Formats: sequence, structure tokens, C-alpha cells
Amino acid sequence: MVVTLTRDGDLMVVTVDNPPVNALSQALRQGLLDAVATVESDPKVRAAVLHCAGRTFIAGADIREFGSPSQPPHLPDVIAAIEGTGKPWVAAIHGSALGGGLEVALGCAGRVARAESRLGLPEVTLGVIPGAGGTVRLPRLIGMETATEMILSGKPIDAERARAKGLVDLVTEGDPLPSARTLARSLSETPPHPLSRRPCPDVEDGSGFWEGREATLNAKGAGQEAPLAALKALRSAATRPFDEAMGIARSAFLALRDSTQAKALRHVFLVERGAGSDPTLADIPPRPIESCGVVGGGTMGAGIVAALLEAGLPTRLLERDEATLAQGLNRVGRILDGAVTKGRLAPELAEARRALFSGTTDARDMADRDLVIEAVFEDLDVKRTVFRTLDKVLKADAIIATNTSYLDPREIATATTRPDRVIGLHFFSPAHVMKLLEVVPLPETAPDVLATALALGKRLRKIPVRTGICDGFIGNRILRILRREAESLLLEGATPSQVDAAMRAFGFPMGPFEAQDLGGLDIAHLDRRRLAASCAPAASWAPLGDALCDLGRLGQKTGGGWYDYRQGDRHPHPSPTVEELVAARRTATSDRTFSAEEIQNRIIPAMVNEGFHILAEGIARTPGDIDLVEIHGYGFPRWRGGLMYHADQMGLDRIRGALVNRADPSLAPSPLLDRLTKEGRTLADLNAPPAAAE
Ligand code: T1G
Ligand code: NAD
Repeated sequence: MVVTLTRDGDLMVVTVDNPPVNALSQALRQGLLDAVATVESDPKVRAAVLHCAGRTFIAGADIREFGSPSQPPHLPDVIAAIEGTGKPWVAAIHGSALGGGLEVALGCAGRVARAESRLGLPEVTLGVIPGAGGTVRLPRLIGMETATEMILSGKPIDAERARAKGLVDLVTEGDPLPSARTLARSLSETPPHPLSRRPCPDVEDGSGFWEGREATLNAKGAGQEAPLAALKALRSAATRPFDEAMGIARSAFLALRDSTQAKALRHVFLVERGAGSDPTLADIPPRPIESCGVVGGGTMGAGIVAALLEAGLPTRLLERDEATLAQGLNRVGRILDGAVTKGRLAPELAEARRALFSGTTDARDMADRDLVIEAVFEDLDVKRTVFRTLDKVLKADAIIATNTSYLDPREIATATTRPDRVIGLHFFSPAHVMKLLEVVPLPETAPDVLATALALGKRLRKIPVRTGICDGFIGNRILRILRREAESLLLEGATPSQVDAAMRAFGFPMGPFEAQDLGGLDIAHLDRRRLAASCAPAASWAPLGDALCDLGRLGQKTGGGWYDYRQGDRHPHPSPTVEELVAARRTATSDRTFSAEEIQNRIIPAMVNEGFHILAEGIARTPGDIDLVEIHGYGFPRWRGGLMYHADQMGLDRIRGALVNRADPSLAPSPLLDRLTKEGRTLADLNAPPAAAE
């Protein structure tokens, strides 16, 4: 039974128990409706308390039911029944009250939340809008501005803010149930006016509130349907009677539920839940990690330290000398200070993290560490020296990880006597922010080391994706193709601004040239030099990028890269120097213009094709893994479902069609793409690990 009732004197305690997250399945909706009838019909009962068993309150509608037609009882009716009873219900909230779960709580007369609870309406992150009253009841309770902010961002708020905003009546340190009982009894004396019958506050007229929000959504979230639909539903809540506005929201929800974007976002939601879980490791418990070390406190090392401290892991930084150590310590300090300044971290928590952090220039001080992550210069000899030293000082079962972007971790590991305890942990910059973590086991890596690395990824609240060993792993390998395609478009007549605008219109937060200028052109340039030395002409091809580096144009940090930058202004300005440089290298016949769609249809199929090679080589185990890498590491628009999911939506024959006539032989359709199109199959068929190589 997903709903059980326990009478407690004049109260009915309604307990929901539908693991893992008490999602509002059809059975639960029916159970709640039956509970309303029972409470209603029991003369001895004056009020009810709704609480949940397990780790969380109701976490929303059952997303797994979205793929099939919605079955009665429908949630709006269940909530209307709870709100419409003459006997007040009080929700006792712990864990997460999200989506339909918060909408149920809004149908109750009162809400009590445990201190660590989170409350929110994240529907837009799933490509839908609150479909059971969130857009009409929430503004009536907490005001239109805060309701709009919560619904458009989809971000939950904590219990204390919820209380301050009037969303919950009370916050308890411990179990909220006793206080909920007390509140229910007092509300049965003076039942409050149901939200549906209260006036809905509008924003100050002429404030430009709605227009401003719409403009921001069109600028920031260009292409996404749900946020605009949510804004429309909120506006109708402010201007129309409750039932009419409820109807508008419900139809919008039902229409969006089966939309391409909602399906894509559900795909991402589900592959994210699978990230880091590996059936082959089901019986291998991760090793306990109680202390960590990081070698190299530069751009990446400092971010990695901050991520480890955030997870409560005591961390020691090893640097070359006192000067670089001081720089590393300061970098970490600035990250913590920045989080406090932005209100993302309480000062006392920052102090607690500082207390977990220490630095040294003596490798012997790393002897007691369970895991050490190396983030020194991207130079094989430097990394091998560090690994050799660590191998000597660390305890036998300690794990050593490398954050290398392009080097082969096997070549680094041979500097040790413990390749079975070596693994690649490829973080993304800034490492304390970016959610992606490429986990790169060696053939020798022991299963418990891999299990530990994947578990650490989750502990750091990252998206760990297992990847095989090749040049650039999954993400940087596809990035190389994106950049190469972007450069070839310049040689055929396009401009950096046109290419960047096209990719932003596709949904990337930044175009490839703007992104290079931000991160610096030198990292990839050094990598291409390395590749050229190992005779990989196609992979090292970037004549324009190399020419810019030779001119010292490394991006924003040098005041110019693909664009020019003015002092103190990070806005990219088209550069006459770059125009000249590109014009000088254009082949005579190639001075044509490109539409945004043409640019997208050049770049995306080339990236997808590389994804197929990566899948066929077993570097990525599922197309979903590539989707996670592209979304969480490279800004691929989440609402398109990720690179490979999007390819399926485009149609593999269209992808193949965009590649077959390309002059560049390295863009010939991959045999796996050929085979799937010939067999009329899709990538979705491959989300179970694919058969062996091409
Ligand atoms: N429906 C079905 N399954 C769900 C689910 C849901 N809403 N939420 C989580 N799961 C599964 C998940 O797939 C995983 O399964 C397991 O629960 C544990 O999840 C009408 C339309 C609640 C904060 O967007 O944010 O309500 O992999 O690993 O880290 O207006 O899950 O074990 O098989 O994430 O502790 C709105 C989504 C729905 C909340 C828990 N609700 N969930 O995090 O565990 S739309 C949401 C979460 C809606 C109404 C609309 C998180 C969590 P498995 P987990 P966690
Ligand atoms: P960085 O130059 O900013 O920092 C490297 C740090 O390592 C310096 O502080 C240096 O003093 C220190 N160091 C060098 N040799 C050392 C030694 N023997 N012992 C201790 N410390 C030593 O470099 P970064 O950008 O942080 O890159 C570090 C690693 O991370 C590289 O392998 C790089 O490929 C990889 N990576 C970089 C990025 C990025 O965007 N920068 C992203 C992912 C991975």
C-alpha cells in the first residue's frame, strides 16, 4: 500500500510510502484521493497530517509515467479534493518537496518543514511547467515575484527561505511530524482560506516585469519552450480567475509533456541518474576515502582542492616550492572567499573547509593520503617524475589519479610499481564548478579503484562518466572536431562572429571562437604540436589557430585571440588582424556566405560522426554517456538531449547525408553510422553497451 492511514485521536495521519522518492504514481494519486474520502467521512477526525516514509517527501509526478497517456485520478483533482475538504490537512515535509509534491503541499492548509528540506517547482528543467496548480497557488501564497523566480529557474529553495517567504509555516530541527500535528489541530479551529479562493497578487502595473522576464528568457534560454510557457501561465494567474488560469496551466503542461524538448530533458534526467553506476562493479565496494592530496595548485589543482573540501574531505596540496605553494593556497582561498561573497557559502562553513586544508612542498607529507590527484603541467616527463615520487611515499593501497587532458595515463602509470592503483580523473575548468568528471581506467586498474573513483565522483556531486583511453578521451576528442570544422568554415568564407552566433542560436552558451578566447588558445596549440610530432596530421590541423598563437594572440588573457578585447571589457570585437590573416589563407574560390543552419549542419554532423567512432571503439559505453559529456563539459544544450540523442532526433540518415559528400576523408561516415542507417536503427537501440568494434 503506498498510502496508509493511522488515526491519532481527532487526527488522521496519512503516510505515503512509494520508494525511492515517493513519486506521484497513479497508485499514489488514487491512494491520496481515497484518504481524503476516509478523512472526510470519519466524524471523529477533525484534521489530517500528510507525511512520507523514506528519505524524502513527494519528489513530484512520476517521470516514468510521462511516456504514456495520463491516467485518472489526475493530480489537479486530487489536490482540489485535499484543499476542498472541510478538515485541514498539514504537510510534514522532509528531504525534497518538488513539482507535484510541492503542489500537493500547496493544496494543504499548512506546511511544516524539517530544516534541511528543499522546496521547489523544477518542472521547466524537464521541459514542462507545473501542471497541478503550482503557477496559480504559489503566487497566492508567496507573491508573484518570488513565485516567478522559483518557477522560471526551477531551482529549489531551502526551508529557512521558504519560511521567510511564507511558503512554510514552521521549520523544525528534527522530525516535522509532531509540529505538524499541533498545527493541524490549531488550524482545525480556524481553517485558513484555501489558496484557490484567495486573490492572486499581480506585479506593480507598468513595471515591465513580464516583458523584462520574457526578454531575459529569449536572450538566455533562446529556443526553450517551457520557461516561456511557465511565464504565460503565471501571467494568466495574475489576470484570470483561478479555474481559468488553472486550465491554461494544465493544457500547457499536457501539451509540453509530449514535446520533443520534454522527451529530450527526460532522457538527460534518466541518463544522469545512471551516471557512475556500472553493473560490472555491482559487487565491488568502493574503498573508503578519508583523506586526499592534490599535486599542483594551478588553475585545475586549486579547483580540485575546493571540490574535495566541499565534500568534507581533508586535503593537502603539494607544490614545487614555497612561492608556488603560496600561489596555490591563495587560489583556493580566493575560491572560498568568492563563494562567501556571493552568498553561496556561510562564513563559518568556509572556515570549516579551510581547517580541512593544508599545503606542503615535501612529498613525504602525502604519505597518509588515501587518494592523490595530480594536476601538474601537461608534460609527460613532469607527470612521470611526480608519479614516481608519489609511488615511493604513499601507502601501498593508496590511489593515484591524473588530471591529464590529452596524455596517455598508461604512459604516466609505468613510472610506478602500482599501475593497478592508477586511474585518470579528468576534471573540467573550473573544477569546483563544472559537473563533468571523465573517469579513465587503465587496463591494469583494479576494479575496487574504479569503483572508488566513480563513487568519489558522486560524492563530489559530479557526473562521473567512464571513458576509454584515446587522445582527448570523449570530450576533447569531439571538441577537436568541432574546432576543426569551425576553422574550415572560416577558410570557406564565414567569420568567427557568424559561426559563434550560429552555435549560440543552436543553444550553446558560447560559440567555439569565443570559448577558445576565454579558455586560452595555448592549451590546444600545445596539444596540436604534440600530435604533429606523433604524425597525426588530421588531428593537429588548425592553421589559423596556430597562426594566431604564433602572433601571441592567445585569447582574452593577451587582449586578443579570434577577437579583439578592450582593457577591462570582456566583450569580443571583430578583429581586422584576424580578418586579414584568414583572408590571406582562403583558397581563391571560397568567399561564400553561410546561413546559421548551414553552419550548424556542418559542425553538428561532424561531431556526431566522431561520437560514432568513439562508440564503436568502446571509448564511450553508451550514446547517453556522450550526451552527458557534451552537456556537462562542453555546454551542449540540455534541452536538445545531448549530441547523440539530438542526432537520433535529426535522423541518422540526415546526419550521414551531411557527411557523405564532404571532401575531407576524415569526415567519411563512420561504419557504425553506415550500418545503423542501413538497418534503419537508431542510437536509442544502442543505449545498452554496443557490440564490439566496426
Ligand atoms: N519520478 C520517477 N522517478 C524518480 C523521480 C520522479 N519524479 N525522481 C527521482 N526518481 C528516481 C530516480 O530516477 C532514481 O531512480 C531514484 O528515484 C533516486 O533518484 C505535475 C509535472 C528527488 C532530489 O523534477 O530531483 O511534478 O536510478 O538518484 O540524488 O507539476 O531525484 O534509482 O532507478 O536522483 O537523492 C518534478 C526529480 C517532476 C524531481 C532525489 N520533480 N528528482 O535525489 O536520488 S514534474 C522533479 C530529483 C512534476 C507536476 C510536474 C531527485 C531527488 P533509480 P536520485 P537523489
Ligand atoms: P597550471 O599551469 O595552471 O598549474 C600547474 C601547477 O603544477 C603549477 O602551479 C605548478 O607549479 C605545479 N607543478 C608543476 N610541476 C610540479 C611538481 N613537480 N610538483 C608539484 N607541483 C608542480 O596548469 P593547469 O591548467 O592547472 O593544468 C594542470 C593539468 O590539468 C594539466 O595536465 C592539464 O592538461 C589538465 N587540465 C587542464 C584544464 C584547463 O582547462 N586548464 C582542464 C582539464 C585538465
